Amino acid sequence: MIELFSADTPNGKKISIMLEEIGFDYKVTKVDLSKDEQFNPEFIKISPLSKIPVIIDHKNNEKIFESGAILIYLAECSGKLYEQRYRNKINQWLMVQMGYVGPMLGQHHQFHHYNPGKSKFAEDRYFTISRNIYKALDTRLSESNYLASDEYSIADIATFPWIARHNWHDIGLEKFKYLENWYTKISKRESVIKGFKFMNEKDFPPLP
Ligand SMILES: N[C@@H](CCC(=O)N[C@@H](CS)C(=O)NCC(=O)O)C(=O)O
Repeated sequence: MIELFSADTPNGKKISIMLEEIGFDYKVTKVDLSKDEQFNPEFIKISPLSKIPVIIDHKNNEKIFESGAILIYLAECSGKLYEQRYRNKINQWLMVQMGYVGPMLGQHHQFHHYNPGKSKFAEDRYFTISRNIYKALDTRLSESNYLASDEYSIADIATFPWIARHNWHDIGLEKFKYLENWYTKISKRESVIKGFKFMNEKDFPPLP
């Protein structure tokens, strides 16, 4: 059984979606970020940077932090969504999400959505970067059905919950047809719908 320590955020949803996709038995242990539970000494033992998500695989007592590493671990355990012949491509698009899409859209959320008016420089900077991310993903998805290949993979699972915040971004998902089609297709997957509401029954991927 997998224990998922998480909060209801895009990084948290990556893992609930993955667990639904592979059909592993799991339970969720909520880490309340608004109460700073991520800084509890017990939690820091499994998450040295005080971040969700983390999993414990109770079958072998393996503890894993960092959502990209967790996705790779679960993909290797299940033999799903990390096809050997596309592995280099999957790794590249997964790293793009981990190193760039998540951190930059995260800053865009901070300045544009949560704290508008605090810094025009930061608002403009992360808006432009986020729009460029939409453009780059759209261009990639004009060449293949999914990010790494024509097959759905952990690179798509990592990226999807970030694009699911498109209403916060004010960039206009509908202006990026390939990205919008990819988003709509993934948002209809049963596992994605289930994984999305892992903490809130009423949560669902918002339509473009
Ligand atoms: N690179 C990490 C980022 C994780 C992350 O930033 N988690 C956020 C929630 S989405 C968090 O735990 N924030 C709590 C804090 O920063 O205090 C991953 O992908 O797992």
